[in-house]
Amino acid sequence: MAEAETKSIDKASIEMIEKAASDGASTVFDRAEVMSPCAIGAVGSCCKHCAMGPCQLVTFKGEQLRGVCGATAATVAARNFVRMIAAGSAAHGDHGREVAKVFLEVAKGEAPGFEIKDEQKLLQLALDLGVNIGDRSNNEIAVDVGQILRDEFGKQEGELLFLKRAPLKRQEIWRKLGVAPRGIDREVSEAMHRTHMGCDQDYRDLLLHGARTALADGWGGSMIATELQDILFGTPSPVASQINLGVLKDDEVNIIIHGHEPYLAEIIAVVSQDPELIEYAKSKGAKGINLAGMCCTANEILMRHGVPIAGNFLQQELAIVTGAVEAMVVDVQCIMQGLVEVASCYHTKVITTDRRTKIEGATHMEFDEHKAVESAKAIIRTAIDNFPNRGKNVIIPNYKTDLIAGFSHETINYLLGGLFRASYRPLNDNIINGRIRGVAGVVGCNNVRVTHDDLHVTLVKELIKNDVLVLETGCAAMACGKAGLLLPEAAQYAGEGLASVCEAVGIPPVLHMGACIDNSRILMAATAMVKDGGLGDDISDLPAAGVALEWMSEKAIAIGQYFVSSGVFTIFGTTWPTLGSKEVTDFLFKGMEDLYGGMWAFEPDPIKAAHLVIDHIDRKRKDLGIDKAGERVLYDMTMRRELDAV
Ligand code: BF8
Repeated sequence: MAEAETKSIDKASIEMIEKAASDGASTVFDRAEVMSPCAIGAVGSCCKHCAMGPCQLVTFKGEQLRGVCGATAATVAARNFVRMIAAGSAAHGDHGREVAKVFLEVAKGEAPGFEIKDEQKLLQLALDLGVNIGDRSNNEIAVDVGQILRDEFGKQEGELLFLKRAPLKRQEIWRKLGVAPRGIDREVSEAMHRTHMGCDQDYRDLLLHGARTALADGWGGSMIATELQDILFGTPSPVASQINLGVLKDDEVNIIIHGHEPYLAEIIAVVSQDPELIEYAKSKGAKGINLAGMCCTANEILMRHGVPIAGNFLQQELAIVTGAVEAMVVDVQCIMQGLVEVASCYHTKVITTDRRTKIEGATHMEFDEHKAVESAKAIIRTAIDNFPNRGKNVIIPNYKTDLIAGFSHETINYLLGGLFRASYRPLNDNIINGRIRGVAGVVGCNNVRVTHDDLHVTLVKELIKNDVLVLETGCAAMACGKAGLLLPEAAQYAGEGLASVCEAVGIPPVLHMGACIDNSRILMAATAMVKDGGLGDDISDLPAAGVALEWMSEKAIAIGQYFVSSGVFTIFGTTWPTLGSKEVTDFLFKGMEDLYGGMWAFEPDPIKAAHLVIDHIDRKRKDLGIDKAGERVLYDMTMRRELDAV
């Protein structure tokens, strides 16, 4: 096997890893070979929270030490874990806050170029939040909705409003444990305080606050971002598109939009088809302007506009290696600093657009939502101006795969239940009758320490083969997209029961639900399944699990912890950041189940991870009394009414 083939299962990526080597461009794959992970830090045993250290709490013989201040390995591992949660929640929270700010500006007419796209979702949310509708305009209603949700970030007391969306039993658990978040920023700030030198030194207590902070992400920052983005840019519905580096075009100006917050990408998606700009591109020798996405921004504009995806996290530098990218336009999160160094070997301009993410050596063109169209046009013009600088060393890998995306919680509801009775009932029925064994949320990143995309794809194939319906977001969804699993035809890899449901409803066995911020959609889907009845009365009763085998970011830990604290059995792979403390690891892997009904697990092998999911699902099916294959139950109206009354 050629060396590049050990680094990725994706043929386009392998081709570009080889091209980078022959071009002398150093990518993440090369850097990972010279930079080994720090063995002490990897297991959460390095404390650098004061200047008496850093203290390493494990010796190479495996003996456990105390820090200079007396901190135990458990305290240090828990502190490090909670700081990861805080950073991840802060990233999603800051995204949500920025969305709320732009949402309010749009509602007040201060951000021309944007408008409210989903009136129905606005009105539903207004009703949920107790906002007066009457004969007020959408913009007036949106101002109230935006203000209420923006205030969630700085709230000091009480509870986050969206907690009330969770099953009642779940809310009671959170209240009893004292982990119901008060305000999004408050929990992040308290997490930083508690983990400061000489503060909270009880690992259980630290991890309880970690749960509170993570819940402030899942049921707070992330959920607010998803809801307001849907209202502003449209709630996703099924859309066909393509994925992989083959979506780049050799005769057009290629612009890649990379990052997370979707406003700039939204406006670029619209403006890039402006006839004046297309003419300008032609004047520079190009046939047109080709837009493609990278990372979670890609998911956002794929779901709402069908813009093709160039690749996931580990492909960001490889896209530049094609030699065909005029501009890599980035905003926030998951943007490698290595982009600039790789770009220096080609003609690509790396353009930073957000005040919070500047990179030395990149061109900074700050996006101003008050002048959205002008900002977007200026960026596109810069890309067009760069087209004549494209060299002859261009290879666009001839790989791209069709996919269907856009499965928001609302869309699944509608597809399953129909226009007049949107509902998860048919999904629950098919779980109860055993055609669908259970549901897995497969999410998260790529990690260069494992073969790119391999874990996601192997895991998901094993799950669907065993009749587990898969809901996906983030880079995991893109990995499966490249492998052809986001198409209805992928039902051929599914077990007989799952395949029959997919064929009847016309959906793929793997549903792409959006960006990482949209993991809140999975919480809503799980809640809807509980509320539709027949599968217990809490999320922890569902035959369901979460998996992120190729995780790498702190956001993934925050997501995993809010899944666990919401009652979901959650498996991570690659590496586990608390192995330096047996107490902390045992508490996360076992103790948390007693508190939340959900717990963490670490399993780097994708087939074994799939079977952990399946075993968990089977246990839950047994607890629910649906483990024996039953006859399919057809619900008449009386039965449906009885269920609705429960
Ligand atoms: O938020 S899955 S590598 S792109 S962190 Fe990043 Fe991970 Fe990809 Fe999006 Ni999520």
